[in-house]
Amino acid sequence: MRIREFDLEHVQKGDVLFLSACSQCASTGTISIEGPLDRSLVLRKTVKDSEPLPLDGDLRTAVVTGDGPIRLKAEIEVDCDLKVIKSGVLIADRDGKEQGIHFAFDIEDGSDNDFNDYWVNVACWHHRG
Ligand SMILES: [Ca+2]
Repeated sequence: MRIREFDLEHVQKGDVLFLSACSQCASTGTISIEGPLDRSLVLRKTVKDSEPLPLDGDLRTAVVTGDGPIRLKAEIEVDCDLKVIKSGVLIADRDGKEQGIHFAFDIEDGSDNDFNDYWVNVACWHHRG
């Protein structure tokens, strides 16, 4: 098992989060968001199938309820280190005011460096509804 955690900068109390993920790998794993949320956000890959698959999980949206740090956590059942490319794009309106942020994580769980083993998307909006 290898675990990596990443801060989700710019995410703040009252924000709405959306989590999605897909995989193309033989490992199993769990992707979650840690921190003060109104419900847990956890997606799981439970089959060792390298075909393109969405991760399983019913609850994919949550609201941030506190001021603590919000982190993405990846727990992957492999023996080698996880390599992760993290990217973030701020959402700004026409006046340049920040409205949210999108994060993408491309995770390599092996040695071929195709970085398609897990792809995780976190969208965050400061305005709800
Ligand atoms: Ca790979």
